[in-house]
Amino acid sequence: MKVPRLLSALAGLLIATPLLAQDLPLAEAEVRRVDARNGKITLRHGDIRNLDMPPMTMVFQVSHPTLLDQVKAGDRVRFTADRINGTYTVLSLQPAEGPGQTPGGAGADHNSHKH
Ligand SMILES: [Cu+2]
Repeated sequence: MKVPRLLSALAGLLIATPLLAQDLPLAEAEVRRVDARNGKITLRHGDIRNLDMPPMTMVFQVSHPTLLDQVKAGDRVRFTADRINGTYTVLSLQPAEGPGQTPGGAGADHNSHKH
């Protein structure tokens, strides 16, 4: 009984291991154009180490249209990309704050409230 249970536990671990975006190095870019209708984004990107690609401006497909909801032209972003079926595809995308990454959001302006 012990061995099959161990095997199925191992199989579960393997299945649960994320395969894609998490393993890729983050690249930096500035958004030049968002084409939500076609699921494409134009990025002026820095080095993409996993693709051995130097900095350039180019169009990427996005793996999921909702990735485009959070960015607009002019934004600085961090992203992961890979070549999928011959097409350069953005797999994850997040807005990049300026250097220092100050956390903003709820309560951020609390300190400016003075009596
Ligand atoms: Cu490129």
